[in-house]
Amino acid sequence: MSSNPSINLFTWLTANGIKVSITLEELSIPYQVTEVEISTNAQKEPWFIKINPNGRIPAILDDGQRVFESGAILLYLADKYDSEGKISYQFGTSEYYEQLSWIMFQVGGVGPMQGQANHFRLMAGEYSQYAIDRYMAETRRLYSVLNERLGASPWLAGNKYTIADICNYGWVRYGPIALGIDLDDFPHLKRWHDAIHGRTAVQRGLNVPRVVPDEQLRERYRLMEEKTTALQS
Ligand SMILES: N[C@@H](CCC(=O)N[C@@H](CS)C(=O)NCC(=O)O)C(=O)O
Repeated sequence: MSSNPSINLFTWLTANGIKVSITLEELSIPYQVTEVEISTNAQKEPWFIKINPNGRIPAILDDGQRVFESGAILLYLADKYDSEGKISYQFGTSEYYEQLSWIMFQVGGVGPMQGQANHFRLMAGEYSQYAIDRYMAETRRLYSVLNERLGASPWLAGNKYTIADICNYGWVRYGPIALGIDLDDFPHLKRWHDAIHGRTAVQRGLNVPRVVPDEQLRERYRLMEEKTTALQS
């Protein structure tokens, strides 16, 4: 570790939130957690807007330095606290740009598309089969891209598990739980998911800010889907 961290993580138990807690756990960085309960819109309160002007979790404060957007946070943590390259590649190397590409692929692709699939399947105030089909298909297409890559490479950026894997895992974890996606349809992605899921630091990161068993999460999403489906005319 290159300097003394004094990190406060502002988060909630979501696909974007766990990326940061897992990274902090992988790097054994001490941190405090502030729960930002998005179901009560705490992320839109003025105190939090000062930390993330976009009013979304996750965000961190590190000794006064704010960093928001999960991709930026992972890159910041790697730059500042992973000089040994435990879970990141060194700036300027070919693998670094591969790592950066898969991070951008997640924040610009998997996150927004799967987020819309979540919205229309689980949260929308009206039922739209068109929107559900469109975003589910796009999510599955993006999973196929990951699957293809992982058929050719052990990890997304190369031979090492990195923040690019953590970034994408955050969302792939929620595919089966929230959207009923069967990872058996994507065998290389499943192999990769299971390897990441089995890591001790990942298990610790998944319990931030609260422990919620997978069964409880599945049931929560099942009830949400039931409610949205009932709006079908
Ligand atoms: N691009 C952002 C997305 C952040 C995001 O959408 N966070 C969600 C939780 S996963 C959130 O705060 N939602 C509440 C809201 O939209 O107000 C990132 O990668 O950090």
